[in-house]
Amino acid sequence: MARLNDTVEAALIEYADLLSILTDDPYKPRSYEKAARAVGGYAGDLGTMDLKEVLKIPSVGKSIGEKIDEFVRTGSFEALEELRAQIPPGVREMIAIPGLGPKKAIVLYRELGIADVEQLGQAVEQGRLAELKGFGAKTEENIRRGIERMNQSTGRVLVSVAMDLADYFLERLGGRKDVRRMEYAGSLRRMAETIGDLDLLVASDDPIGVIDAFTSVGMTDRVLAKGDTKSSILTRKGLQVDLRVVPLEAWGAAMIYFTGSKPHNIRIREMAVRKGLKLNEYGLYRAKSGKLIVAETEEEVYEKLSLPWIPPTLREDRGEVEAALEGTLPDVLTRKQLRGDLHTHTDLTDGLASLEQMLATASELGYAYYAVTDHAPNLFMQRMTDEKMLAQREQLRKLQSSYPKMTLLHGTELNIDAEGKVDWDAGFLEGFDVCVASVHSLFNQSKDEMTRRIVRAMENPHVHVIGHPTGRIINKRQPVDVDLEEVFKAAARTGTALEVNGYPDRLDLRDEHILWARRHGVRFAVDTDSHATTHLEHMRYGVGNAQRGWLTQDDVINAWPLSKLRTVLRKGG
Ligand code: DGT
Ligand code: CA
Ligand code: CA
Ligand code: ZN
Repeated sequence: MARLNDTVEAALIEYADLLSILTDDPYKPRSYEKAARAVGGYAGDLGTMDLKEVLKIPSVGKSIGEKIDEFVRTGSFEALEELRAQIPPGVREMIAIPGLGPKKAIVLYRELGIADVEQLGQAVEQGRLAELKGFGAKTEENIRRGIERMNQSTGRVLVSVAMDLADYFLERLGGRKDVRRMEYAGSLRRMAETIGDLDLLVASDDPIGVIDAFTSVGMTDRVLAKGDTKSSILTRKGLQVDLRVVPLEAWGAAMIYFTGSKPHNIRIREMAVRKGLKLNEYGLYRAKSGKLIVAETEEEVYEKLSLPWIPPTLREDRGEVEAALEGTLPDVLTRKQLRGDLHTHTDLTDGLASLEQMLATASELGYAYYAVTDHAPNLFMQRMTDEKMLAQREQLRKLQSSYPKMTLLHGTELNIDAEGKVDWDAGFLEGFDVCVASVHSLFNQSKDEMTRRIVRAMENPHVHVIGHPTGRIINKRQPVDVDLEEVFKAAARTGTALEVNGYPDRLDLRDEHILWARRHGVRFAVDTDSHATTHLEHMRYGVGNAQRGWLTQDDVINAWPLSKLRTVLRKGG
């Protein structure tokens, strides 16, 4: 299933974890972690690369490169096996417990023989940690809570769930007199595909008052921490919310700090150090004198680090700092640049709203064009027929006069069958303005079959967009096993756009795949796949994901004027 790059990434991360447990060197584990991420996100397939090529991967030096090469040839590397022999796998899992960390994990293992999370839980219950040096009552309580959190959190929530929660808090607290500014930060501001906890930032001169209000909103299930400037609660939705209150003068520095990501923060903090400066959540200072230089806006802080302002969706240490230094940061796609939606449904198939309702809502979004793409007949539950499709087209053409500013496109979402064929013959397909084609069945085909299937669909001159290309459903269904490299090459060659599906549990292609496809010169369609009028707003998640994949207006066909979009839709000549 997994790409060899992913397997090697996991092995390098494991090695980094083991190093952090076994050594005092803070740098070495970090360099392996970095290399691991670089390998995972690298476009080339490790299986086809020799050592010389491996060494061209960013962050991969000689020593790491040789280990990767060894792994590719033998399925592991000796240094990893040596460390594995010293540390049971359960100890490595223990370092993921909030409040523990590698140093304490190794003490627990060596002194008390605790070798996994379950044994640790028992030791805490029995009060056995008290015997150990450096394990006070507070540490023990932190570990207890950390294990609790680890066990109860089935994981991370969809970005839309966190966004709704952020809106809830902004509505309740944002308008208060003592709140001078309020925004969400953390992974939500970076528009990550799932969110571990929600981070809120408030500027106020009365932190205590704000925190009191925060902990007493109706959504609170339990107050986890309540201090003078910060507080955490667990909401009834299970998601944790962290609030930080800062003075308005420190807003920019605090926003940078709490937006993250952690690797991005580390990068820019290192840049500060090299300039003889110090960066933290309160501001940018001269290291020697401690004199404050700037703190008020993000722009000023970045500027003093010789960087332009970096959009939050790019702050993942995926090369954005280098690009910023070189002046090659992408001018990322914005919501406003999108001129239409090319994948939407109505109640003619499985949508909840009528054609009229969908069009009325879409026109309020100010789109210049809008495509209706109901399901084609081979998705049998939808009971589509040629007659129904043609009747819808006629209805759509009639409705056009009600929308003078928005060109209505009649389309369909085709089903890619086991061999890569679609529902209708060329003659019938000719009648559509736009065709999305998607895999809706037989998700378990072999990699070769799946690759051939999707490539063949793209070779069809009537297929303009491949819908949700990997078919994953976040937290529910794995992506299909497909040779993405081949898919991306074929998409570029045939001029078929790949979808960036904005539906919050799809987000498909995902950010790293977008980055990878983009290097092949692929074009994209950022769509909502709406099945209800409210879904049309999901475009914001599509845009977030597109930005995380470094897409610009030029890369996205529905950010083009209709006349230029038509050149893609005339693929077949
Ligand atoms: P999440 O919550 O797992 O979806 O991801 P984040 O990125 O929201 O992570 P979170 O909530 O732990 O922290 C929010 C931001 O605060 C994070 O992106 C960077 C910053 N931050 C938190 N802890 C540290 C730290 O120990 N060092 C540094 N440099 N930054 C930190
Ligand atoms: Ca967070
Ligand atoms: Ca947090
Ligand atoms: Zn659809």
